Amino acid sequence: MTDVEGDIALKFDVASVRSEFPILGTTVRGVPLCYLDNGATTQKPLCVIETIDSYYKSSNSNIHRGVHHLSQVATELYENARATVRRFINAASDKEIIFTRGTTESINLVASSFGNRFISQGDEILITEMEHHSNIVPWQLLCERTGAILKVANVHPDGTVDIEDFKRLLSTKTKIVSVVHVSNSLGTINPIKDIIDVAHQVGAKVFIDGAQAVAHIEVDVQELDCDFYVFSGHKLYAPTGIGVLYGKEEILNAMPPYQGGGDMILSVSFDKTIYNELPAKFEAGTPHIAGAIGLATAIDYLLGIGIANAAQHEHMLLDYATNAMRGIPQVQLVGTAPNKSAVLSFTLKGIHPHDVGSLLDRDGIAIRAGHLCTQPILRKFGVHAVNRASFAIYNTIEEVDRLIASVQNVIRIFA
Ligand code: C6P
Repeated sequence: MTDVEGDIALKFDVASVRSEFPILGTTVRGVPLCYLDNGATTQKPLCVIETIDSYYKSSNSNIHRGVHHLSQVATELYENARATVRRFINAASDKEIIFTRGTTESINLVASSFGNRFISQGDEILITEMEHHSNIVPWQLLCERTGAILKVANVHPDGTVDIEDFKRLLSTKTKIVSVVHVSNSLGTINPIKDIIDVAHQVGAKVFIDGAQAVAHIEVDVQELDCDFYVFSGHKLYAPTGIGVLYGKEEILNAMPPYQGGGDMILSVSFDKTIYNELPAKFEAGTPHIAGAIGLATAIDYLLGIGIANAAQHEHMLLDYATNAMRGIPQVQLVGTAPNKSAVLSFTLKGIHPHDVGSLLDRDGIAIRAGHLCTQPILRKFGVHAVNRASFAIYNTIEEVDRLIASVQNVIRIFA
């Protein structure tokens, strides 16, 4: 154990955390898996895997529909999961927690439902240059439908939002501000409280993409006073296919349904259909019941470790990896904001990121290579693709050492 690790270990036992994740004990190409692609998706702890297993073995049923025992059990588990999510982000009511397929669907839901009701020609939607495609394209589609205008705030060369430019673009025409909490490509943690406050001064609603934040930063939606906050379960140690849309109750009440179908209605006739109340109004059809229950287990698991402890451990890895990478002359770091989450994007001079990713894979190291679904911000940094290592609670200094050694080996191969 290194000295840096030693200090953290007082609060955080990474070996014990690792033992909870069966996949971390596997090998890739004959070497132990070194999983550093947590920004794409995290691995799942045993408690989450067992919750899903046990749900299908003993509680599986459809929800909100049956009078029979199993349906009541499944309904209770699903609604308890909603309450866990509500407590996790400190929403005021369970009605404000809508289960979706993930961040992407949550954004599309708001852009479609809120957008179609409240946005019209000439209105403005303000985002930043560092948004994920999921937080760009749904707003572009809305603009195409309504004649609204998409405005984009600049990002400084270090990867921080140009707040002066952001304020300059804000006006009473701005109806929605939609900003990422933590950038998936730059790692920047945005000052969302300031952004929310300044946007509210002109009457805009504020939407926060929390996909890369919730596993690393404590989120209190009431304290933030955001109007919407969204995230995916799978980046939070939970299954894929489940996500969350938080919205203030009065705003969600004013929005029309996104999709029609079972569960989102109180009564249907050919003359008039009456919609269900929140949150059912936005959950048409049979949802990902096991996913929601698995998400609640993942949240309890992470809270058991403590988000502050997790963040401290991940930050220690980020600092260590950043310093090591800075010592390699061929490395160019992409995203060097002072306030960063555990995301380290880089390029190697003259070597395509896909080659780097493939060669690291031969050493059993999983990192991401490509445009990271953030083409505009990468273009701004003068690259089409990057490599990205992203850290989670179970990563170690030894794994960072493997990453650095493998990167140096790639440089030797191409020299
Ligand atoms: N970013 C990454 O490797 P979904 O796919 O709906 O769960 O999440 C979309 C999304 C939205 N916003 C941000 C900031 C994100 O990071 C992501 C997903 C993955 O960075 C896949 S591109």
